[in-house]
Amino acid sequence: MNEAFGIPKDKLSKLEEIIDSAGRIAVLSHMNPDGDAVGSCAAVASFLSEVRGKDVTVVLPNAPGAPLDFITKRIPKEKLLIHGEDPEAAVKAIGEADAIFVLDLNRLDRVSGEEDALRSAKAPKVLIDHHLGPEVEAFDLVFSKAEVSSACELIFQILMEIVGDAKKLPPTCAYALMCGMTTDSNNFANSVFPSTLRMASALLEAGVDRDEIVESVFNSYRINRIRLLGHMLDNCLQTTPEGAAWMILTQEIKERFDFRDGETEGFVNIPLTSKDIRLSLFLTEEDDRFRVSVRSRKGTSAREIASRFFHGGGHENASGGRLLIPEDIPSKSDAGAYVEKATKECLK
Ligand SMILES: [Mn+2]
Repeated sequence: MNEAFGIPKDKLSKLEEIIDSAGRIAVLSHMNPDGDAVGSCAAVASFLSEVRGKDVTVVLPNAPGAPLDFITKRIPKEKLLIHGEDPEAAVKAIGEADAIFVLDLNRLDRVSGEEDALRSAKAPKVLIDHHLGPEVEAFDLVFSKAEVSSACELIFQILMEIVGDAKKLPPTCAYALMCGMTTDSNNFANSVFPSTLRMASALLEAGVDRDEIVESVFNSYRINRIRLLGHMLDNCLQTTPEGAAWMILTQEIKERFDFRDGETEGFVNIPLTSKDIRLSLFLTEEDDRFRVSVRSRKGTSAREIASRFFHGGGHENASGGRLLIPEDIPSKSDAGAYVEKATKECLK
């Protein structure tokens, strides 16, 4: 499998140099970490500590939702710091690191609260990511590829160049890579490349239990989530003749259904199962803003609407952003009208 993925040799030797000269390593990913973010961190941390004997700390801006506990628990408790819960320890770990790995994000502000600590850190910074338009100048070494399912897939490709065989990866590393690829591809529904299936095949041969991952990712929710989904589809789904759909999860609905982080994962994809819809948005009310997820069919750009109207970006058919008050709309009740106008602009 060596050299099959086209990872440049000079980048690999620079990576080896950075790893060799580091004792303590910090591994970071983005705000509201999803399966690919946590999977990437768990995989890289496992490889660097178990294979290379490094002292590795994972630093995340906020805690992953409970549905991701099955991956999070693979990171040793004392080696996982949440900036939102213990900012001092998180900033200290970044400042003391001899090397910093930043995974599954393209811009430094995506690490949220740790951004200043990350920018001012003296240690070499390595980016491994699959989003478009990475902030290249902020890093000493960048592995960036958009033609992969996930950051986990790109990490897998790099590790294969290093170790040559998936069977040589520690079990936690292999499992975490399969997790991130499975969640980011929505269980092989989106962004599946020939290399994605080669990776899945190699990890299965290495002994990863995919049934357990699928059960944990897709079939482990509380019954509240199903009731919330029913409510959202019945009462909150808006559509336009041009093929847009959106739902807005308000604070009031969150409270009524005892909402917990991560429980609306996948809701944004559901409208796209209708042949009449080509652009779908899901808004979640937060303290002073809405978090926005956008998905689109091929031929319609989720990224365009996310970047033009929601201060965001991401992938062509899967993007995210935010809707700010009062910058974008005077009050929360104007969100629906703003979304409608934005979709009309983009689906002309
Ligand atoms: Mn990702």
